[in-house]
Amino acid sequence: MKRTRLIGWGQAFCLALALVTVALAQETGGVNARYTKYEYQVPMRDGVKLFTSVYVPKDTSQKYPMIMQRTPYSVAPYGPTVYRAQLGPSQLFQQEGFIFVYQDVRGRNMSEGDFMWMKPYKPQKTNAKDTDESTDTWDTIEWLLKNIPNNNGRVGMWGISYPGHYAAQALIDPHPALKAVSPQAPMADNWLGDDMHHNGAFFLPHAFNFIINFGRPRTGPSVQQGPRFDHGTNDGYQFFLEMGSLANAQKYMKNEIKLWNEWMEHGDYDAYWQAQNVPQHLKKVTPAVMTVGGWFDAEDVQGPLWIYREIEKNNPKAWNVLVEGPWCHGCWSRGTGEKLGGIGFDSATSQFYRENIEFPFFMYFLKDKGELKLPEAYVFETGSNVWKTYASWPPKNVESKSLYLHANGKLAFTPPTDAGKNAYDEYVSDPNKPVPFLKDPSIGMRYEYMTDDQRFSASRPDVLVYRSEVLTEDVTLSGALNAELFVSTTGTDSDFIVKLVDEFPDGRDALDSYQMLVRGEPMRAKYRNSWAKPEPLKPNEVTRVAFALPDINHTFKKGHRIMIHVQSSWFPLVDRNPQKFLNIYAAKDEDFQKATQRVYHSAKFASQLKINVLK
Ligand code: PG9
Repeated sequence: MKRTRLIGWGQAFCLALALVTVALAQETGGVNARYTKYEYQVPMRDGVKLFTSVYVPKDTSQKYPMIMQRTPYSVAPYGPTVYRAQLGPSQLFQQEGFIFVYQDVRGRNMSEGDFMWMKPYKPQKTNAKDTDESTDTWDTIEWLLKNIPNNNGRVGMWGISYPGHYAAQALIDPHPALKAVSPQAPMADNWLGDDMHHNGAFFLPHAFNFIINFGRPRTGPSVQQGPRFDHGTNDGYQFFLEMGSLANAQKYMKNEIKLWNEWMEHGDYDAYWQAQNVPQHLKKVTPAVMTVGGWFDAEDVQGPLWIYREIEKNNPKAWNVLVEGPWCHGCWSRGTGEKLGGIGFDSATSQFYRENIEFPFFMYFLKDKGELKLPEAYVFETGSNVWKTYASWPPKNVESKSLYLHANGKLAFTPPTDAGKNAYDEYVSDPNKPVPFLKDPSIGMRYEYMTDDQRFSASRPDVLVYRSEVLTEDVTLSGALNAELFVSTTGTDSDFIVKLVDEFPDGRDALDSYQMLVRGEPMRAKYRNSWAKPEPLKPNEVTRVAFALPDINHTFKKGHRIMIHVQSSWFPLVDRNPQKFLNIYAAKDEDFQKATQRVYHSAKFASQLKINVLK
């Protein structure tokens, strides 16, 4: 693959910095005309000071609520005379007038202290040294109320992704002045389904490319911007295949990335990961909560659904709503949201959300302004491309059904009757020729993979494809998806990836026969009985492997077909499984072995996808 590099990362960084500075000087006419910026070192209960930027309206004719974001990604620009180009979740907030607070979390950038990855909540606190994100948020709010002029005593929080995680952490022991919180694409559990792992499978480029920069050691408060790691190629498939086993990554990490080492030491869902899980602690939620997610969020599709669901379950009195749009990671906060990759949504979904959902939410709870007519669940229905509102999520007016795999690549709502013991399909899974997750080269986890056309891999002999008859009416799947596979392998461990695909009809224009990925999810079979205690597969023994895929809200339109693809690698999105029961994070290159996989579709072993069809 020709190595295409326009300029080195160092030059790119300087160029970007120059452009941003110029932009700030020009753009901030709106900001520094109406706001005054202050920078504070806010003391936590253990004495550690957190760097906090505060933008206060120059207008003192009224009191303003505070709206805060806590981030590990820097509150730049630093310096009281250099202003952000935009304040708040959208321009609407800056125009309306709020006090905007941005904070470097403990151990990051200009804040003191030590950073901990998804710092676990400490239920038992005995002294001031027992801090966590909940106490840091509490102490910050307490300080702001006393020290920021002209505030109206109310605080809101929002954040996307890691900042969304901190917004969710603030809900565990919420400060009484915290009135409205919007965790957006919040990381709920980085082993079970967000970012780094899905059902125990490691999301390689996403983890590697992030942590090799984010995880660089620091000696104290400093602006953590350095030259980004240069892979030397744009072809992630080759780069990560040539890297070989995960243990070889130290060639690049140079044993300097503490977090990478932690992740390599904790391959199973052990106490390290379990302690980080946020939903388990969401039991005393008093602020109003609007959790936001994207159906096609490659990074944190699971987190929002989980946070919303656990708050709903454990806090019956909480004002708690869910918003799900047809969005990639954070794409509701920028652009119009009219399309993702090759798939259009027929309206400006992001703009609609910002103006009609997000802004009214904070105006109502922080300023008592406007009406609040938000439903329990405001969810975009892809395929039909309409917004839907429900009194619950998932909706109750659904019928549980199953899509059954059949012989000859068929898919049907009726179970197979074939009692023949040969009712299975078979393929050879070769970890040295893994199934790609993208048609074209990319060094990272390209967001559009979540809706890309799957034809590029569907024709491979190691991808099983099952397709329904042409639909004679629209079929809408709303809510949970649960795969139940009956499989065997000649190895002692395997990954099984299930993809739910919407096959467009022939004859349409740009989307002629497009096989749109609606939802794809891996399952590392050794965790089928326990996330914490993996078990080997017995070679050639039919085994049930059941797992959940993240919810969807999608209409397969009349004239389309429903498809299911089954495969045992999805590279480099997911690290390769050696197909041998061992600690994959310590595997050697020679451990990777071919395996012959069988997927059964008989009356006795009826592999299926359990779905919820909207009545
Ligand atoms: N959820 C995103 C992320 C977290 C951790 C590693 C990589 C990505 C995010 O905070 O953007």
